[in-house]
Amino acid sequence: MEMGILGLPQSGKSTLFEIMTGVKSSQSHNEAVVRGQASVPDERFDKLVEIYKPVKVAPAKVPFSDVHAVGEHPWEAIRQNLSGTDGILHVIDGFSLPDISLALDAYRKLEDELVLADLLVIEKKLERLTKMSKKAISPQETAQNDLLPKLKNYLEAGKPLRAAGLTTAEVFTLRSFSFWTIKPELIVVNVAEDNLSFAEAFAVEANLPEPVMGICCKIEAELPGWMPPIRKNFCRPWGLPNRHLAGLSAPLFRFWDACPFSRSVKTKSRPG
Ligand SMILES: Nc1nc2c(ncn2[C@@H]2O[C@H](COP(=O)(O)OP(=O)(O)OP(=O)(O)O)[C@@H](O)[C@H]2O)c(=O)[nH]1
Ligand SMILES: [Mg+2]
Repeated sequence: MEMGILGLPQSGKSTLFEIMTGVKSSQSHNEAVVRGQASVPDERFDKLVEIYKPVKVAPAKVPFSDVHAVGEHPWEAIRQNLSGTDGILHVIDGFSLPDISLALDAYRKLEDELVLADLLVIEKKLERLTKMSKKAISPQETAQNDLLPKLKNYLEAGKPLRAAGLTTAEVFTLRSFSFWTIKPELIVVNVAEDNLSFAEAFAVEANLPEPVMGICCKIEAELPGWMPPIRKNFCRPWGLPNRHLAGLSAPLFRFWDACPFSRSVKTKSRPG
């Protein structure tokens, strides 16, 4: 189980990855992909620890991968390194792009690549199926042959498969494929310090089925190094939570909770 961080070059992927995992990804220039583990921020878990005071505490950890998607073709690096991930954090540059329509364009640019990649997989499979003799086609492939043309139409309309309302049986039929747009996705808008409402405005304008959360990676990256009173005085006027990653916890946890694979990771706490 692994979550991939993707986004256009210089959108803040490594900054987000670093504040979540503590792994200095931006310094690992030679590696195409850097992996790290983030503790799932969970207030319910913190409260239980406070009440029961267990000897040992082990919050759930989520593995994240950060790709150095640089140059003219960032999609290639993403495709090669993140195809096996189970969920996606799509980071949008909300700090340097001057308006929401440009941020939306940036989001769509990469989403279109994901849709196209899935479309090519379907077209290839349908082509293979038409060339096969009826006897050689397995029952699973017969079901795929019925389902894939519908999904093809869906993708051709620019929509991701996760929004296609697939039944459990249909998801089972597709289990041999590794579609990009079927993966759960959380849109993370990396906002500027002086424009914290940008993410909310983006969510309204985009009106997408995927959850959207805003974070100011620049501030989050600095918070842990500050003394609590300084942190408090700084955060209050900006309306920011003064705990590191507090702004990230609720949407990330909701997203994490909704991911089908999250049930396989147990939160452990052992009373002494
Ligand atoms: N002002 C501002 N700058 C930011 C913020 N987040 C990241 N940056 C800066 O933007 C630049 C790119 O950030 P990275 O986290 O390396 O972006 P990336 O998406 O990993 O970049 P690539 O891996 O090269 O595609 C760095 O110089 C960061 O310091 C932010 O919230 N505000
Ligand atoms: Mg990076």
